[in-house]
Amino acid sequence: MPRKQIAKFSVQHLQVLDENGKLDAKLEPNLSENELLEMYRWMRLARGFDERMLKLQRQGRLGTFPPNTGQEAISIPVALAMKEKDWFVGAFRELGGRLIRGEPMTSSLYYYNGWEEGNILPDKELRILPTSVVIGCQIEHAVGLAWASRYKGEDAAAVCFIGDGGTSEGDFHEGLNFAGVWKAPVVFIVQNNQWAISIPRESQTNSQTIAQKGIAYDIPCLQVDGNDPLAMHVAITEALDRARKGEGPTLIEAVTYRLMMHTTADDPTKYRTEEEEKRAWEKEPLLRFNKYLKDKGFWDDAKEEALLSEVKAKIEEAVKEFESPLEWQQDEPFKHVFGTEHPVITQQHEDFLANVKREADHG
Ligand SMILES: Cc1ncc(C[n+]2csc(CCOP(=O)(O)OP(=O)(O)O)c2C)c(N)n1
Ligand SMILES: [Mg+2]
Repeated sequence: MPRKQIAKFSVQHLQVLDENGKLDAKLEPNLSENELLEMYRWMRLARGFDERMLKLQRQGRLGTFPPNTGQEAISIPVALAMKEKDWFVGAFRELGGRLIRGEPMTSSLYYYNGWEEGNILPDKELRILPTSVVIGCQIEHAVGLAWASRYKGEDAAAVCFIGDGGTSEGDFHEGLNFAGVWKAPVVFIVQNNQWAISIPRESQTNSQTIAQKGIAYDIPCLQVDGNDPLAMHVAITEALDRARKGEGPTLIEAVTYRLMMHTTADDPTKYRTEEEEKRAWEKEPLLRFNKYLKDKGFWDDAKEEALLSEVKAKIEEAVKEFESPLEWQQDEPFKHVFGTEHPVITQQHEDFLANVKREADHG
């Protein structure tokens, strides 16, 4: 019998606003002036906060952290398109998205200073999972949450972020497999920033695109310019619609670049060139979005200056709060290990308090 073709696959790329701020008007989403400006304001806040955290870290006032600079056009349009009931399941480069979901700015400061308090969120249910430093494990959490939402009859989806390197983990493939089988209402967003610490994208995976990894599990996929907030808005809106209609998961590969170091403990000059970084800075998202807003007559230099002052004040307020003495007691972590009391933890807690007392009694 002759061999016959039984399947054929292709991967599409979406860009609405190119690196020079030039718009493809046919693809422009229908966003109001207010919605566009809101997006830009969050992007400026996230960028400013990132820059401030880097300075704090270099001054010895903050622990190590993974900068988000250059990746603002991914989690921000995504979080703005999500509904309150949806689950936001991040890795560790979604600062802007977390702030939009209602996470206080101080949470990142506490967290990256190694303090438990960074994971205590306001009482209101925010549906944000904590930062996932363990690469890949958040994929399973997102698929489970999405499936549980469907099971409970909630009109909610889960949105899960992971890096390009994370797509080489077994967890990624197991999660996608189940999401495909169950048609779970989940959107996977791969922030392909070209690097996994010092490992370049080409050495990380032999796949021509990362988007195509969805095809193996029959999950619709799309490669998007992740430095283009308009394209990201279009892609996430389509994917969330699909999830809500019961049509299952989507995989979005957001192509971007990690403009800064992996974390502040890393030195990228050891493994990549200045020319590469320079070329990437020319494509960064804020530049092109600013130009687009100006071309539309929505923005000017005076508004930019006012926004920068506003952002600076907000950041300084958060830093001030972070550097003020905390109200929490030093035995606070024992209360958060399990949801209910546990004899081993109770014993450890008592020993801890006895030690504190002994030290205080003996000066
Ligand atoms: C399971 C696991 N293996 C290894 C590490 C160490 N590690 C931390 S970040 C990282 C690279 C992640 O690269 P990528 O997924 O591309 O995300 P990016 O840092 O570029 O955002 C590695 C290997 C880890 N945190 N967890
Ligand atoms: Mg990466």
